[in-house]
Amino acid sequence: MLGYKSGIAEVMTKITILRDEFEHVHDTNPIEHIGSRLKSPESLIAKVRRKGCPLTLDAIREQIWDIAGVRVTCSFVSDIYRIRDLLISQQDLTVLAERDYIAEPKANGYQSLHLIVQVPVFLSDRVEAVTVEIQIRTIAMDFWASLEHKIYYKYDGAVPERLLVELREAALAAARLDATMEQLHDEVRALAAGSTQGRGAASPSAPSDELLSAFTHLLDARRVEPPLV
Ligand code: 0O2
Repeated sequence: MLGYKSGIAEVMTKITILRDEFEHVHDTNPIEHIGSRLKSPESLIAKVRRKGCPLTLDAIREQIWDIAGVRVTCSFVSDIYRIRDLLISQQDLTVLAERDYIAEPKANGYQSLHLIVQVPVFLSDRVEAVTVEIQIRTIAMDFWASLEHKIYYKYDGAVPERLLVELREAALAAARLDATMEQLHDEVRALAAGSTQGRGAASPSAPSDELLSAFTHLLDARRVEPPLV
């Protein structure tokens, strides 16, 4: 776990440096909040069992990628991809996988961008490549995910259908809010820049009406089956 703790520290430093740079050198800061967590042994064992992973250190290291987790909260969806681009261009980070749950939300409505990276940790006698999961999401996505997480654990996974439906609706409302905030932000920025084409010009990264409608259809199409009891 010491290796994972050090991996978190390395990634936190990278993101903190970016945040400080944005704060002091640029006029806007895409990073609202940075947090981290080391998976508890109980939660790790539960995940190992759930995934049918052999109970060996090597297998756990290879198959469980979110023992070390760093979460970055941004204001806008475009900020998420900006942070992602800045991170993946850093030469000492190796990207093992990228899971874009914004382009393809989970059936329950979960949205976030996950980057699974390996970061070198320099120990006294060797360099260890430590796997860290970086979750990048907006404030609205984070609000939704933390409530959904609490509900999921409260019902031990068997969440009543009524709540699942409401959660999907709330996820859609969060996606709408993100789209509206991004559009407003673009308009204000265009006005501030004295641009003549500010009003009504949607940012290429702002979710369009088509994207929102695709999101609604996706959630409808992937309706979670009601529990058996
Ligand atoms: P905790 O309590 O946060 O540690 P896989 O089996 O590989 O397909 P895996 O390993 O679960 O999937 O990877 P994924 O999808 O990247 O999920 C890793 C973490 O993302 C989860 O860890 C959660 O923190 C978060 N996450 C993923 N899906 C959801 C979701 O539907 N709702 C919420 N609230 N969070 C989610 P853990 O171990 O599940 O939980």
